[in-house]
Parts: sequence; C-alpha cells; structure tokens
Amino acid sequence: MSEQKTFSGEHNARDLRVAIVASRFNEFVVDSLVKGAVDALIRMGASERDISVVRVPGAWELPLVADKLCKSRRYDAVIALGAVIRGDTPHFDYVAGDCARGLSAAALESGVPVGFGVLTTNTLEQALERAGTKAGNKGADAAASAVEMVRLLRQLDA
Ligand code: INI
Repeated sequence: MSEQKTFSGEHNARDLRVAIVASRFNEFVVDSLVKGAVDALIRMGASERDISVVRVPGAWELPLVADKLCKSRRYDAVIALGAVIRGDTPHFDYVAGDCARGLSAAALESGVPVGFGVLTTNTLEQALERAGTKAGNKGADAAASAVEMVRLLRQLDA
C-alpha cells in the first residue's frame, strides 16, 4: 500500500459564504453563468442566503471588486464571471489580459480562492456554447473549482 499523503479538496459548499462578482457587459451570456454558478453552489450544499451577487459594468472592473471582496474576509470564496468577446480592435486583449491578471492577483494577495469564470471567445456563439448550451457552463465550473480550493487550502492548513 502506498504511504504517500494526498491532498485534494471536496466539492462541499456547506456553510461556505460565497461572493459572485459578475459583469453587465454581454449580460445575456453572463446571466447564464451566474445561474450556473448559483445552481452549482446549491447542489454542492451552499445555502442561498450565504451567496451574494455583486454586479460591475464590465470584465475590466471585475478585479477591483474581487480584490475588495477577498480582503473583506467576509467570504470564503469569490467567483468572477464575465464574457469578453473579440471585436475588430485590440480592446479585447487589454480587457481580457488585465482582467485575468487582476483576478489572479486578488487571490494571491488575499489567500482567498477566486474562481475564474470569465469567458474569452472570438464569437458570441462560442460564448453561448460555454454558458450552458453545448460546452457546459463555465460559471458552474468556476464555482466548483473555487469550492474545491477552499476545502483544499483548509486541509493544507490543518
Ligand atoms: N467588457 C466586457 O465585459 N466584455 C467585452 O467584450 C468588452 N468589450 O468588448 O469591450 C468589455 N468592455 C468594457 C470594459 O470591461 C469596461 O467596462 C469599460 O472599458 C469601462 O471601464
């Protein structure tokens, strides 16, 4: 029998306080991500009253609010949801790049897991596929990853 220790978090959201920060830009897509994330949290055992949803204008604004929520110590996990869809200008690269870097920094600086549910796609169709149609729901995936990370970090602390 192997003697190595293995650590891995469970998808158990019981008694966790979770903040979802979601952008209004491409609202139709992002609303499906929010629904996917909330449904997943409830399925994992979270209570609806422990879930807060905060809206921001666009994906570029997600990091500032995610950072504030992480540092508030009021939440066990933060889930960031948005949809950046490539247009004809380099705007996409700035918004998507700064958003990803900022969300990563919010998690690393606070130690609070941040689920990354920001779609970066070439077309609206690709975004819709990832928001609950053909290719699953990336909001639900981000929620599952954030919960798993909370549990994993607690195991590593114990
Ligand atoms: N914001 C998005 O969330 N998705 C996009 O696709 C997008 N595009 O394409 O421009 C977008 N821009 C707005 C940006 O996030 C800021 O809200 C805006 O620049 C004001 O700071």
